[in-house]
Amino acid sequence: MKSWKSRPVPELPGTMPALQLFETGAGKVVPLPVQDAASLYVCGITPYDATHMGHAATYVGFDLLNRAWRDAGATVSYVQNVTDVDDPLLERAIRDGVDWRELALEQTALFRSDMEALNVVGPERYIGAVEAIEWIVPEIEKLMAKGLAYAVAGAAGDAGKSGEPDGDIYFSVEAASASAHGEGYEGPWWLGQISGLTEEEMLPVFAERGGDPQRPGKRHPLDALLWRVAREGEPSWEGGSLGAGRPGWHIECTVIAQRFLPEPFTVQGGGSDLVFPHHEMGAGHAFALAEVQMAQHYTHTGMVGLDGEKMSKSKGNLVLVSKLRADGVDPAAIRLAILANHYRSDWFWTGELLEQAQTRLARWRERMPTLPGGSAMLVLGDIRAAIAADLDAPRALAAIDAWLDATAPADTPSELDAAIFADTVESLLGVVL
Ligand code: 5CA
Ligand code: ZN
Repeated sequence: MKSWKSRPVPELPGTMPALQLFETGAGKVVPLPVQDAASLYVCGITPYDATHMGHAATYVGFDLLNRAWRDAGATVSYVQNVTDVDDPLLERAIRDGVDWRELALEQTALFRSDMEALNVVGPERYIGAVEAIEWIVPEIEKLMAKGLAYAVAGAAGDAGKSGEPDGDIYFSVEAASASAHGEGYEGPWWLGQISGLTEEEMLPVFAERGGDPQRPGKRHPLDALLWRVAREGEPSWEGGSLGAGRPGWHIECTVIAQRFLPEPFTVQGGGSDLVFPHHEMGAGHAFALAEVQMAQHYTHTGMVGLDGEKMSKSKGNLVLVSKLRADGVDPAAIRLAILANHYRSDWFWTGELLEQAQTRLARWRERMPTLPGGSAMLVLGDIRAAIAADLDAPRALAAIDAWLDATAPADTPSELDAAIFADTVESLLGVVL
């Protein structure tokens, strides 16, 4: 898949302080390792509907990290996937009577244009699940050979329903977890490492988020699907010794990340709806394959909602970036509305939030050419400090507002300060003045 085009990130004078970032597994803000080369994987969209404000907030959130690393002088390897074959996509294509491939291509293209408009720096590898299948098959075969995956026998269906064919392959959470290995086994993975959930707590979440705890023949209800053998009416691919079929969801991200990023890579990201089972299982698959952790650090964005509920394609309570753009809303204002919320908090989209962002953006643009000489370096330091403290964008916005309140328009304004201010806001916050 083609990535999207990004504006070059302006370079800033001075230095970025050391970054602190929330770590989901640890449940607290911790220092990020200082690195010349940082690596990031953020779970991408399932392209069956347009980009809503929740997706946008997640990618803008990790864009702050990408930009902070660049400002600190690190080179960043950024990989993102597109889940361009999966149950919800196939179901939507059937519902709407369209070809699933066309639906995926169309929605991915729209997502890219939304990301460009929001000035999110693009990943240099943007990989589709379909193109990854040929890399995924041998990895599942490896898990089978290690005794960490197994095939489940088919089952007859209930009256009037088709049954399950033989051969779906599952990841054995018990075989793969640390307790199954002898002494001296280093860098263990265990179920609950990232989410901190107990098995009892995991079960309902697993069922709600695509898992199948009730599937007969599984060794453990939380074993996750690795390979779904071909069914009539579903797309399938050559699977070597696995037989024709298509991959499960978690193994997709593991294989793509392992193929294109160092082991372990620096940060695995996504929304908090991916902590369990997606990132928990993905980490388990990765450790089972490579015997090193997949990522050094797991970070998750909060959930954006509308009218009291989480915004989601399945519920249909969506505010679409493309719709706002089509209505003529400046994408910089959309971005600023997102940034008024901390990336980790759950929040609700409102028209008022957008209005406040539009007012703020207009004020920043108006004040930019009025700044006195020597004023902008102060605010640059404040913004860097806010971003270094767990990507605190609301604090950065408040710092700019307070600084403008305290800075009288100059009789002879400084062009250099106008440029430093604009570059700061663009480079660190991604907002183009
Ligand atoms: N394709 C998978 C990840 S491999 C997926 O979850 N796709 S998605 O289209 O459902 O979501 C794309 C990204 O947006 C994920 O990182 C997800 O965690 C995040 N996301 C989804 N809904 C919301 C929401 N309401 N608020 C914030 N982030 C969200
Ligand atoms: Zn993913």
